Amino acid sequence: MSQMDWRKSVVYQIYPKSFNDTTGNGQGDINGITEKLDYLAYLGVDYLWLTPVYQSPMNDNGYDISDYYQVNELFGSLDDLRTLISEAHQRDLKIMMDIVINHTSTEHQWFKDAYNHPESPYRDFYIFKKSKDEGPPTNWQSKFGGNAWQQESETDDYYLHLFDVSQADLNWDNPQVRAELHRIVKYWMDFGVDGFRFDVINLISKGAFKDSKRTGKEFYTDGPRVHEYIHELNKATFGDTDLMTVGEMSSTTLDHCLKYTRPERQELHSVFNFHPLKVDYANGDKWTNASMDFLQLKEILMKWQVGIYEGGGWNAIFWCNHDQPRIVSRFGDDSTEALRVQSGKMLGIVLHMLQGTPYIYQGEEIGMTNPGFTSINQYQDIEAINAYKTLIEQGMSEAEALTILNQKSRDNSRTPMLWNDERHAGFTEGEPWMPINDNYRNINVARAMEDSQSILHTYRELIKLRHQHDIVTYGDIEPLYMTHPELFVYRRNYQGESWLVIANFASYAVELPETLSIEGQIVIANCELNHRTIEGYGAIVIAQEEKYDKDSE
Ligand code: TEU
Repeated sequence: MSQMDWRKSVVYQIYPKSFNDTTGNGQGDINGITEKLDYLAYLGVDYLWLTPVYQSPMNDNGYDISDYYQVNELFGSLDDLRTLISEAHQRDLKIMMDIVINHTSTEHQWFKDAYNHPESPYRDFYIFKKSKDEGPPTNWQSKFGGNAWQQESETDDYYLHLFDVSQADLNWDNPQVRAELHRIVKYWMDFGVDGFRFDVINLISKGAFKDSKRTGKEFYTDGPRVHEYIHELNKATFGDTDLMTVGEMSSTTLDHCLKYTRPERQELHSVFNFHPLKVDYANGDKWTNASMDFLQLKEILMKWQVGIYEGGGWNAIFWCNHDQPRIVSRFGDDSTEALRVQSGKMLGIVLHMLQGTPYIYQGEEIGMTNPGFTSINQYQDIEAINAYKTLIEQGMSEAEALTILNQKSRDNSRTPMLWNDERHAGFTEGEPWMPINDNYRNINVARAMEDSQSILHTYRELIKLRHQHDIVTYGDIEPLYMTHPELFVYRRNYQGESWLVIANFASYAVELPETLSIEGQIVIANCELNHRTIEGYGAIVIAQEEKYDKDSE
């Protein structure tokens, strides 16, 4: 495989259950990924991140692991995974595994041994606490709703689960736990994988177990020993290799993310943070319907872009993943075919010209939309089902609750990948585990490959630009016109080169600010500038010899 600075790479995220089914059981599998490697090589990405494929009861679709050393038989076998890795390597594609070590499934042997057995050597692998006033030890909230503690059936003790009741949090303060987790990571390194995505890794160090005035997250987010534990993991496992790592950081801060990623600290290469994707939460509450606050989006994105760049850290940048609605339905416009294509390209251009490692989530590159489910029975995700129940209990009508789920649920991104216009969009020959989006005859990979004007071709071009021009990777970032209500404008500067990025987030044409010079060579665009007007959802990148607009802000 050719060696390239990891910073120049683009990652493609695969949700195996919804990618490609080769057995006819209606769920995707590892061989289904191998079958599509030529497509992924054609797209031009460098790494494939597979969400968890380990043994799991699948209460949270694999984020509940019952055996870290086995492949879930729904997805195939260890041999299938070996084949995938070697076939990927032949095409210069690298494989990143998803490592979920904040918690295990309650079906994991350690937990089964510990549960109801206060004397078990595995008891201290988890966080068991005495009940308080005949109730749970603290009032912390689970991220999937309800109290975060579950009482054992045969004692008064409770165990902590920050996510589902079947996902028990591990006790990282126990050195034996850390040693076991290092062993798991080393096992996968030996297996031949090229990188890791660490699930909610900033939640591993729990602080004081006290009642909270909010959800409790102030006690365990970026907790007291988190940097020490990640540094130790780095030294014990991937630290001296060229494996690429990214940590998923829940509700984190810029300061912590600099600590996680500054190379000299030897923790991780890069981090995901979710603040830019909360700009359509009314008063910070996800389960609401709100339109996005565009000025807030720019402010948050740019605060992180500039802060991470200046602090010498590294960002992972993304619009979509398996926990987020589809971006074209969210910050773009899927109300007509023309607007879907135009806004899908605009969003791609804005994101891929930013600083950091871009992640593309399966289907984003063809502009897949939210499915627009009409019944709660179509939803599968525990989080969505819990949220629905809570909204109904709070007095909301079924129709209102469904409207919110349609906008916010994680299932929006989990419907099967659309490959062609045949039965079940070419995803399966059986019955798909999730409904296929109705618009698959129009939106699918085969069609996007043929159509030179498709979103797919813009994504291919964006990936090539990153590989060919160092400015995209190493350039600094200069936010411009931050208070403009429709335009997202920024500049990248590197070794005397300067690229100006202009994007219109409105559906209508907008006049460019007078102070903005648009002289130069067009690098990529989804529109033409009509004098000084940029059309609805237009985006354009211009290479300029010098900066013209120094005093514009
Ligand atoms: O997600 C962590 C997480 O906190 C969110 O993305 C979460 O899904 C969202 O805030 C709920 O509103 C990771 C995984 O990406 C997710 O799929 C898992 O369910 C979760 O960890 C637990 O392992």
